[in-house]
Amino acid sequence: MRSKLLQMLNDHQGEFVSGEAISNYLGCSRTAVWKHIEELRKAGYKLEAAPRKGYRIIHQPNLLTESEIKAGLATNYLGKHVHYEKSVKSTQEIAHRISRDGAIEGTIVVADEQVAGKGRLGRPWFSPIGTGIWMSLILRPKIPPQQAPQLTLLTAVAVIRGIKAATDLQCDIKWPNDILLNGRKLVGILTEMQADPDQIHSVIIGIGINVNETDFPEEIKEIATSLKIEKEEEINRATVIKSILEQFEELYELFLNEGFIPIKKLWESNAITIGRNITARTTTNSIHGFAQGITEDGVLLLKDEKGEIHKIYSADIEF
Ligand code: BTX
Repeated sequence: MRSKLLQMLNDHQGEFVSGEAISNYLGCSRTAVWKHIEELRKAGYKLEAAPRKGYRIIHQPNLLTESEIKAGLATNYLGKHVHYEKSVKSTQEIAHRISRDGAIEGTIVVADEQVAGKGRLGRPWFSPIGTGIWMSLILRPKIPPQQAPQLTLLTAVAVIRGIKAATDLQCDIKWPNDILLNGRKLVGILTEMQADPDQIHSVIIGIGINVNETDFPEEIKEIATSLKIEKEEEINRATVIKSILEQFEELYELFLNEGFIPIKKLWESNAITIGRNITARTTTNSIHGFAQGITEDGVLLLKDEKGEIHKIYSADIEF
């Protein structure tokens, strides 16, 4: 009900919507409309009420609860079930738990803060309260487990497109899963899986985006950025989430119907890693060479000075 009301008021940005129109649209009494309006006010919305004209939104708080995410979300299943919590250790942890308990495909877990947000290889992910998007998607693709890493690349494309549509900012992809804006890390993606050797039960995709943070801790000050820093204005987090979910669902359907090839092409057109000399640092060694491209499995192909091609499955890339 609240997301329908929000959507209606948002569709008439700046204009008054009459109490009667709202009660007809929601199918409830005028008193019930008034109660919903009061609830929005309590949640931090500033609403103007004028006799005979109705209501209009003057200010929206930057909230991420279920109603904000669902209002106007144009997907069929992604984000239709939202598990929101104010503060969690990690949204990945919750997504794993509810997935084991049977959460349906497309369920998302979102938090305002993570106190133990995690990156790859057990690294920490800085996830302060109220300024970022900390979310995990639950997918149940019918693909062999070895193809699951392709979803990380799909996610990168979806996030870049979603951010572009919502903010007009153009990000770059750094293999395999970093999204950079003006050379600094804006987004982190972490793909985890619950599977048997031959069957996926679920893929949990963690996406962390610095949205309105302007003050990063010392360790990442030089390497991190946020949408607000680059755009120089406060960005509505729910708008960015919706935009990413819409792009994601479209690409995911394409992937399930036509395979990885179309996704690979889109990924390559946004990747700054390909077609240049780079250094790939793996856990065991460091290889310098020319990044030729990625395979259909998302593996990076690096040609060293002797002409030998190395397949890189996981590494940190330096230019
Ligand atoms: P990663 O291993 O590629 O990046 C981790 C590294 O990035 C850290 O070691 C640090 O140098 C740097 N870093 C940490 N926090 C930030 C930040 N906020 N912005 C920029 N750089 C940072 C990337 O791992 C995967 C991150 C996924 C995060 C999401 S949030 C929702 C979900 N829940 C969860 O616990 N993780 C995922």
